[in-house]
Amino acid sequence: MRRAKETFRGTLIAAGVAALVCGLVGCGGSTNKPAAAPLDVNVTIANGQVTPANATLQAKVHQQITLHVTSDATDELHVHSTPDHKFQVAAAPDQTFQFAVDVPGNVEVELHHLNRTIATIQVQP
Ligand SMILES: [Cu+2]
Repeated sequence: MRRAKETFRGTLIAAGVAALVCGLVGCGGSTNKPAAAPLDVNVTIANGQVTPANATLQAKVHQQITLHVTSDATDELHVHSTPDHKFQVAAAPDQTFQFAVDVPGNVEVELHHLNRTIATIQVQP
């Protein structure tokens, strides 16, 4: 729980920094919108538990999303986007899985073997 909160806070800070940078360079309103800053999510699987679990994250279409996974068991990570993404998780630290979502909507990120939802990503157009 504590880690999930920290991750969520990190996301908020990242969003705040992105807004600040945006304000400084005066973007928005132009036709050449820069892509949203990449979203990084730290995932830890240990002793049959995953952190975070049932988190809610915000992203934009085409935003680069990176999952940093440390696990003590093999599993299958499934991103329920259209099209979907499947990643094989090894029992190893610091695995990196990258994807982007092209279709707006709620995208669930699941662990199939543990049968848990890590997060639901609310993808905005
Ligand atoms: Cu699935």
